[in-house]
Amino acid sequence: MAEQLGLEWMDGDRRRRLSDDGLERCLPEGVVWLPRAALGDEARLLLDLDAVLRAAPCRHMTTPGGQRMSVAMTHCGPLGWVSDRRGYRYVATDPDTGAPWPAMPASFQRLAGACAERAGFQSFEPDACLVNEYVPGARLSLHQDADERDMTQPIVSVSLGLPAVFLLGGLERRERPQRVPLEHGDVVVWGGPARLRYHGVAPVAGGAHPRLGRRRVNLTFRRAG
Ligand SMILES: O=C(O)CCC(=O)C(=O)O
Ligand SMILES: [Mn+2]
Repeated sequence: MAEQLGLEWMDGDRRRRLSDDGLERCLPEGVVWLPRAALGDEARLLLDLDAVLRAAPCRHMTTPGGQRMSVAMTHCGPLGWVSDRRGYRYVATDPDTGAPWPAMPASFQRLAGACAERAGFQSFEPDACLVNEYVPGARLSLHQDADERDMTQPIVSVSLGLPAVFLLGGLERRERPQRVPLEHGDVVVWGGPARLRYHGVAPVAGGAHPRLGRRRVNLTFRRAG
């Protein structure tokens, strides 16, 4: 698989990826950055995103500590991740309406499966798609995605709209994160030895994206249940 992707393994932990644009990008083992991989069927993806956002608008959740998150979020697919005073958990219905989360569009499922496969994870069938909406200034602090049952399944993360700096940390919070500049259509997949790496998003800079306006939208696909 590594050869197919043009990957070379270095130092046992670092790999060199020569992407389509010829830039060398070094990320830790288990993390694959696929620049603009989501743009193959961009029009369909954005139409489907619009429908999801109309059916279940983004909202600001509260951390268990009582803080309002700067990122607004919603979900599609069988399970959605929620945070409130009681803690974090996956639930099958939107707590705002009591209705099931909107179905995960086929275009989302195809994209997540194809990107996971390109990164070396076969048969990825996500049952949760978290939609995060960042306006300029919004950020996501370093955290692990650790509420899922099966840690052999990867995370597939799709960036749309305004650019952002993805913070890729280590397996311990104190490790200084690497800064990965993501653009509209970029996909990052992490799994295997990287599945529990800390990660986050630096405050999103101002600007306007031609399709999505003054916001960055991130889709995080997970196998949660
Ligand atoms: O927005 C991103 O790039 C990352 C989102 C994320 O890590 C999460 O919602 O758990
Ligand atoms: Mn995360």
